[in-house]
Amino acid sequence: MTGGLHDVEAPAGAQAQAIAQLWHVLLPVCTIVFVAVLVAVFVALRRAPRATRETAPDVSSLSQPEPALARAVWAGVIVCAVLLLGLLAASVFTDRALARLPLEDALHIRLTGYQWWWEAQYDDPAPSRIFTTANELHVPVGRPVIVTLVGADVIHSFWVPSLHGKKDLIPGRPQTISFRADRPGVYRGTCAEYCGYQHAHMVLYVIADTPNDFAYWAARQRAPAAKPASALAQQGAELFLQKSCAMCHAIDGTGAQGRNAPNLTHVASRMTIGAGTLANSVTNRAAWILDPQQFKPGANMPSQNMAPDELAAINAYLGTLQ
Ligand code: HEC
Ligand SMILES: [Cu+2]
Repeated sequence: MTGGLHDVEAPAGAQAQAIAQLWHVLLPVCTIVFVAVLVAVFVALRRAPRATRETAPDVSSLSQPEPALARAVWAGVIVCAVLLLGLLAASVFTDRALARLPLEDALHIRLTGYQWWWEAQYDDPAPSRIFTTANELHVPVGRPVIVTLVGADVIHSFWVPSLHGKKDLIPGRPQTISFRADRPGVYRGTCAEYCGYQHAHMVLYVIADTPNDFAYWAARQRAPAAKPASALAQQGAELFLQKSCAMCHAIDGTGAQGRNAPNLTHVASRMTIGAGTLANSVTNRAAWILDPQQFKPGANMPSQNMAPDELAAINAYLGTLQ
């Protein structure tokens, strides 16, 4: 679906940078050792005593002392020990670099993993400024973000490779991960712990905005849902409450207060629907509402039985929820 950077080799934050650097040490060192071991194996095979059907192998050398070989083995042991200690030191330094991110003035987000989508609640000391969205985080460039990871059903795992490493969302045991995006852009993440049938359709986008863009986005997300502007959208708003939708979905500022599904207050502002399953276009949204199971079998939204004009009205209404 909608792209975005998903690449440990293209870090967009200090921590991903530190992890990439460690990789750039680990990969060449391990490759050289691996190749050296293979070369040694082939040399040993070539030099091994040969035998045919008629002659026994000449193993007389086994009973003689071989000082050159003993030196080679000792050299190998010492080189391995030094390299392993070096790698240990490199990973300790990386760990410290990861932990050293300054956290003053951090943005706090509570991220909950559900089968198979993400809920994000943006915290604020003033309760009226807290808002909820789904499957898409916006963060300001240059400002640290502390994400509290909560598992709602099974274990999921947060992983946005261009920003940081992985951390699990464990039911009953919230923990935090903090990162900072240093370049504006769209960074793709995906659940990294197998969590059931639609695990592969559990994508999370992190959009790093300039501080101004972020403030604008957050102000819009904080606002209650737009009032329906046309007669069709008005009809859609009423149908949304009459049909089953409001049992699961919330639209802030309306009677829809369901808590088991993505908050739809600003659904039209998101890039995708179904946690990265489909681009958020008018036609995709209509097809999804009618039959989500066709795109995401097993997802916790049942296929809906509704007349085409009802679907058009509901979809028109959702389209106004910018
Ligand atoms: C039984 C609960 C339930 C009902 C009823 C329900 N939904 Fe959903 N809906 C969900 C869940 C759960 C998801 C997320 C599925 C996923 O991505 O795995 C979802 C996803 C969506 C999405 C995509 C949102 C996003 O950001 O990804 C839209 C749009 C949507 N539903 C609209 C509707 C409409 C319109 C109705 C009523 C006709 C409705 N839903 C009825 C549970 C429900
Ligand atoms: Cu998963």
